[in-house]
Amino acid sequence: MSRVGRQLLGMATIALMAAGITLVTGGAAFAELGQPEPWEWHLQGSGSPVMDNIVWFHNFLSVLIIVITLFVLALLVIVVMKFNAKANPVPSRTTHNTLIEVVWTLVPVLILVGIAVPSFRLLFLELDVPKADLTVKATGKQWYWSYAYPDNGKFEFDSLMAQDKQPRLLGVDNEMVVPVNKVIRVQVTGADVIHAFALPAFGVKIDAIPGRLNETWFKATKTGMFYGQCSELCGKDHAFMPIAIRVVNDQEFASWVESAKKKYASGGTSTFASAAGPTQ
Ligand SMILES: [Cu+2]
Repeated sequence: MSRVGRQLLGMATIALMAAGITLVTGGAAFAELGQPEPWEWHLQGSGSPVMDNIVWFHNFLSVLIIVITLFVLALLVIVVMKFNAKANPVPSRTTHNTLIEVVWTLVPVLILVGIAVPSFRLLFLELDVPKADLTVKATGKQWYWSYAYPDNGKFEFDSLMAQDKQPRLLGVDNEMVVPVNKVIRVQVTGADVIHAFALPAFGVKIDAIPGRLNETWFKATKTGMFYGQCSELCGKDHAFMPIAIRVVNDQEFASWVESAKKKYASGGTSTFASAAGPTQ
């Protein structure tokens, strides 16, 4: 075997090993659920059905890409080995082969259809808000979030990054609290500039645009803390307006609502106009 051949073989082996590692570790979540980990390179662990589907689609595409890449690499290796000037001094003069032309047109079309079907299914799952158990309105402001609970006594409160809380840059003073295993409809808007409401573990990312009400949803399947960040560059403190969602059971949620009604009552109903009014 020539030196080039050995090098190519080595590269193929490394690619195969990398593919194997991806498959083994891709789905595993080593870190705490709902937050990033140092040197993270895979998706955050899933905490909602939408994210389950996103993780599945990601893994499916990864396998497809790895198989196609290895196939093309193998073809290149064969061409380099078998059809170089030394090994094949008199080249064939073939220019057409109907069968192979049909195959290399049809197979990519079938692959694209195979990607399109689950891709559209996922898009519709994200876009179609199921019948909601609870609506929360999230308003992006420079530079914090406000959460309103129109179904539970119409209170609204601000959620600002807390310097002293962990995880660093993700902890807030007042978390958004939602019940577990309930469909939460999130209405998202911006009060000043465009922000974006994003929470990786729930597979949620939607723009918060002034004068417009966007809608998304999630159903948290596990209790605990989940963190996200504003994901649209919105000014100097864009990096310091985290989103923290505490998922609790029904009883804890009910008692939180009772205490929140009292705690945030001072804001009054006028705070509901916050999205419309200027903040300067
Ligand atoms: Cu922002």
